[in-house]
Amino acid sequence: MFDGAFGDAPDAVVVDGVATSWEALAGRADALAERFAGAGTVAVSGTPTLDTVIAVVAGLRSGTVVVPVPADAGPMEREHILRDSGAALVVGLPDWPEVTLPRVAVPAGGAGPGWADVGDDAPALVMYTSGTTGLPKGAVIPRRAIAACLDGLADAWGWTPDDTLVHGLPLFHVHGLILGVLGALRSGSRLVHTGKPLPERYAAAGGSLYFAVPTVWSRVVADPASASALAGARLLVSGSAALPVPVFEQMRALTGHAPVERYGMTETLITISTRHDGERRPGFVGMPISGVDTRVRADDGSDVAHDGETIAGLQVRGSTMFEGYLNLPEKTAESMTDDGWFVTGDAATIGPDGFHRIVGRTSIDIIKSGGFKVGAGEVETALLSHGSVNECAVVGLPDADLGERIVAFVVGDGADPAALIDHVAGLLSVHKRPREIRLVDTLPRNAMGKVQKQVLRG
Ligand code: MCA
Ligand code: AMP
Repeated sequence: MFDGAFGDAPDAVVVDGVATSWEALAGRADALAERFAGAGTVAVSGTPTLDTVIAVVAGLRSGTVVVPVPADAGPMEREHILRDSGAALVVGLPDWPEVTLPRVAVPAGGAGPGWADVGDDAPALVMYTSGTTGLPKGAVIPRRAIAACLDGLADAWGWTPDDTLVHGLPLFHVHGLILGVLGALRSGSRLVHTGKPLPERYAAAGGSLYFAVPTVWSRVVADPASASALAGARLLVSGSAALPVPVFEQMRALTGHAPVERYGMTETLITISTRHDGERRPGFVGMPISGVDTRVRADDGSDVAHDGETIAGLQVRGSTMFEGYLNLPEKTAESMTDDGWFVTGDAATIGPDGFHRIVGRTSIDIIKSGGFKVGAGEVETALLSHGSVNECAVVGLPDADLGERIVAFVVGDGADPAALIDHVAGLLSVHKRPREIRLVDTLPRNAMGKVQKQVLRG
């Protein structure tokens, strides 16, 4: 998968200040993989460290499935992911007091057999993603999808071994891990992971290719000195949520670069992007990458005009698709149309020129906050497990920094907002906590008794 175009550069990969050559990384990965024998699936905490990168490379080289666990997950979310994925061991020594699985440390050096002969259809990763209700679902991502996506993006972005990729995104989602680590390894470009996605660290890294979510880009443009330091880059890429047009324009003004915007999902990987050699239009995500087809469909399944105006449900198919949700064949079937297209749940328009615009989600219960997808139902379940909460409803409200902020409307007995926020942060991932709790006497309901979330969103 990675043909090692790195030569022997001692700093081919740098994660939070720790540098390694590709040869040393691969050797440590192979030595680690020898400890995976018979494991089938292994879990790793997605902390932004070199050990996380080595663990994922070990899985790919040996054909062992890797489950990245959100670095900030609380015990409820962690237990679900470990149980559902069937992970047989944990790489490293994360502070997971309730977990009794065997632990395997990343070796300080070593070598091993190298690439195992594994078919392209074999699963590489299981990545957990939130739905409208219930616990996160494990998207099974085959090796072929990763290769197809990264090759499509290399074409769209002109990504070559001459690039240095810089970002500071979490290593437990597609953006930071598949694009941000495996993309660099597959293209043979240097990788600098900044540990945290702070504007001053982006500015100091001297890269040619930069990845960030819109929240990070809006923090970069709020720091003009850091933003102008990116003028020497080749390409600035935004994704995971809609890039506000004013942020796009400020990026262009401060860095001299119109950003490339791309769209994707955990289940489909990245499917649509503007190009390094094409138009970059504010508010638009461009065209399908090579190997991907898209279409828009009305609620009744009928085709709609590609007039740039008609908003309908976006569907995708092609070489970057996941295999299905682990242990959930019914949910997998529900996510597909009878003729084999994946229903994204996003509303979009397609123009006569083929340019796509993502207009929003079709469900009010999916929130995108800081680029993280959060299901309202999951947060509501966590809140209801607190003794002081009788009823609650969680919505995403517009937020200048996060895109949407998670707000919980709570009917309770002596509920303390700060305690409720900590309760959710402690059970789920910290990033799924409500940023605000509004104590109310009742929730607005329709004649059927269903909470009217549109009313709460105002
Ligand atoms: C705050 N903290 C707490 C609490 N409150 N800890 C415990 N309990 C609390 N109540 C701590 C946090 O752990 C963290 O610590 C620090 O305070 C700051 O946290 P927070 O305020 O949540 O951070 P933020 O400033 O809001 O984060 C913004 C961010 C983040 C950096 C932009 O949202 C982010 O990394 N977003 C990227 C999301 C992403 O990669 N999405 C891709 C998925 P400490 O600092 O020590 O950790 S989408 C995808 O993959 C698809 C395919 C796609 O299209 O890309
Ligand atoms: P996730 O399941 O965390 O991978 O999030 C996927 C979702 O992120 C998509 O269904 C979209 O709602 C959203 N998304 C990703 N990229 C973009 C983008 N460029 N513009 C708007 N929404 C996006």
